[in-house]
Amino acid sequence: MTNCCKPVLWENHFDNNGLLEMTLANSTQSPVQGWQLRPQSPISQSPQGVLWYGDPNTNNFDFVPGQPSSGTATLPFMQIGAAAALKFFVYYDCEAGAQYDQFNVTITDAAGKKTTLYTKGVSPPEGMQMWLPIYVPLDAYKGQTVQIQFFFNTFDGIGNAGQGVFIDDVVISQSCGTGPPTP
Ligand SMILES: [Ca+2]
Ligand SMILES: [Ca+2]
Repeated sequence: MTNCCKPVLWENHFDNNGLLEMTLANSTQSPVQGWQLRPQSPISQSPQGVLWYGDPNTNNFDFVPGQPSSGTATLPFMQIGAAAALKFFVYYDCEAGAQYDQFNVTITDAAGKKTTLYTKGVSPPEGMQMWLPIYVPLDAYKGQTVQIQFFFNTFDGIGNAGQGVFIDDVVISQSCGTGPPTP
């Protein structure tokens, strides 16, 4: 493999290509309760598939009524060769704010250090039942091999009757116009 700069390091629109090496882990141990690929989603940014935290049988995330749940959706490792950014769209139908129905995005760097890139309830714009574009610069990780992870945690068993969290159009891009990356 050469170390050439690819404008798009990784992307998934969840419409036709499956998970593209993402791995999902849910506290329920169920493939249909928690993070999952939803190919025919009534809510999508790019029709019609999304990554979804929910349950198709109930259309909510109250998997065991009164009990909390959580899950991770983890991207494959990727090498960042130039100034890069993470972009995705998120749609919340859950409790607002940072404490309940927590959602965040983390990055683990080459040294194994995990850093939070984005947290629901902290980074504007913050709205419910609307698609929010999220943009996170990854310039600090140039030259590193990193892994990005989405995390959702209800925190408690209350207020979990919404449709859940939808993610679409995840793109990790980098600027290739400034010469080849430093070896
Ligand atoms: Ca889509
Ligand atoms: Ca809740």
